[in-house]
Amino acid sequence: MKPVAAVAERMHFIDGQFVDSVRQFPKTSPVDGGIVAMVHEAGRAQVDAAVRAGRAALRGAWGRSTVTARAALLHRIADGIERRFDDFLAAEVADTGKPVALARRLDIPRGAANFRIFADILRAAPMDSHFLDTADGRGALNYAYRKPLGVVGIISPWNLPLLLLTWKVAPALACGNAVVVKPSEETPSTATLLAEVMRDVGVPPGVFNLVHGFGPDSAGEFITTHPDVDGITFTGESATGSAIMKAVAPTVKPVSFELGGKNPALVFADADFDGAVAGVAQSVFENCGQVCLCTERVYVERPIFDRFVTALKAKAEALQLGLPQEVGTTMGPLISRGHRDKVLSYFALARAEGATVVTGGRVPSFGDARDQGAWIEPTIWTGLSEQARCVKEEVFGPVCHVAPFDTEDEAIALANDTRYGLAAAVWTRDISRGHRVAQAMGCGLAWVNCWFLRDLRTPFGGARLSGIGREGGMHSLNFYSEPTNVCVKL
Ligand code: NAD
Ligand code: 6OD
Repeated sequence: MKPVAAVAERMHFIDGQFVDSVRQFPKTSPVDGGIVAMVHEAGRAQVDAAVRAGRAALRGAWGRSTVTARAALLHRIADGIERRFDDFLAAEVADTGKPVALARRLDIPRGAANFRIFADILRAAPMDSHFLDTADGRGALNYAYRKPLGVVGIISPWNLPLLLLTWKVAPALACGNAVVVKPSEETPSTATLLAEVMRDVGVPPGVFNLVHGFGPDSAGEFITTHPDVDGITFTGESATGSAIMKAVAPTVKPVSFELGGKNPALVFADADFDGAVAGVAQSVFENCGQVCLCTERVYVERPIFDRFVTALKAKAEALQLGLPQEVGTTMGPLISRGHRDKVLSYFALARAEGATVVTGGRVPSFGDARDQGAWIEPTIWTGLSEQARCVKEEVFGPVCHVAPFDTEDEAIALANDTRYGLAAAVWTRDISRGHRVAQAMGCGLAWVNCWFLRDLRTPFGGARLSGIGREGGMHSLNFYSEPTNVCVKL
């Protein structure tokens, strides 16, 4: 299929050059189904070339670069993103259909902030040193320093494309690695603009390589199975994480996995009611429910249950499903028709499993081009059994199930009755209970009276089906480098 005028072309970036492929695929808009970009699909040879370029960069000047130089480079990358803020904004919105206001507040600023924070963390990072007593009384000095992992494969999803890609690229480059990056096939655009920034601010050829394509039998698999890729960092579905784990096993690569969730919110009767309703509504519906941290299970203390469901319903019904650039738009479409089919299958399943549909549950009808897009109504269910698949499985759409609880112990048990373990939010005015319940959550991140409030120095990641390892701050540096010890006999 030939690109048409005004349709962007998304090429690979290998060894400092944009390169094309014979095979291309269309990226369609979730807003109206139109083609927004033609994307080149990397074959095995192009992934090989990207890995070779990374290896050559590590053998060259990049392999001898200083912390000071890398930190300065990361700040220049952040400057480059900020200079082209509007280009990044337009590209992210075109690929995802998310409201411009959301991408302006969240996605693009975080794309730049990820580079700044890891530049600063790198400069401040301490390393071990230990003095060892020896029999001759003179001792030995041990000190550890960081070596880069090598060529790191970075595979990222479509929901917060620039934010989640740079969350991994920034610490990887900070530690002196070379990277081969594969963004989601649904969101190729901001990664391509990032490659332009890398070129323009003087990132040496081979340090940042970008290949486009799909997962199985495509660029994703070619990266994970590549014998000369030294580590894989992946964000996406738990099932994909499992497939990648199998793929990397023969070459024994370290992995960092940020996977799915089925995150609970616990609302106690003493919570600031309006604050809790607003916070839970945001945590269910932000980005059309397509944030790994989104709440899909809401547990509400029985005395306020009916009032809470009524208030949450009002919030859902007040959401404005509009074009991304329209003032007042508060919810966009799902990422694709394919993903909408999945979410709709859960809507049908919920009915079959006995849910009461409090609001939503359908595809909206607009009578305009949006009817060709991937829109869906914000939806609330009640009345499901805790064993229902809709309460157990991640939907990744604008939907939650709300259930009552009677005691704190019961709320904790309900929240933790899941194979996932990513995030939880606790809403209460009792600060002791806030700490107690947050610490009892079987997940990697717990918020009290807030949601998705992020300090990038803190550990981020999940337990069980939600992932392996932690990124953020020093945790990222620990994944993207090999601490190496030197022992000097004095
Ligand atoms: P996905 O797993 O379908 O795809 C993610 C990436 O993996 C894409 O680039 C895809 O092309 C690639 N991929 C797919 N199969 C592959 C394979 N076999 N080998 C190599 N690469 C492969 O996920 P998605 O649909 O893009 O994203 C949504 C999912 O991501 C949700 O489950 C969500 O919870 C999760 N997520 C988790 C976090 C987190 O930090 N824990 C953050 C965002 C999204
Ligand atoms: O804020 C972050 O650093 C982060 N990793 C967010 C993940 C969101 C998931 O969709």
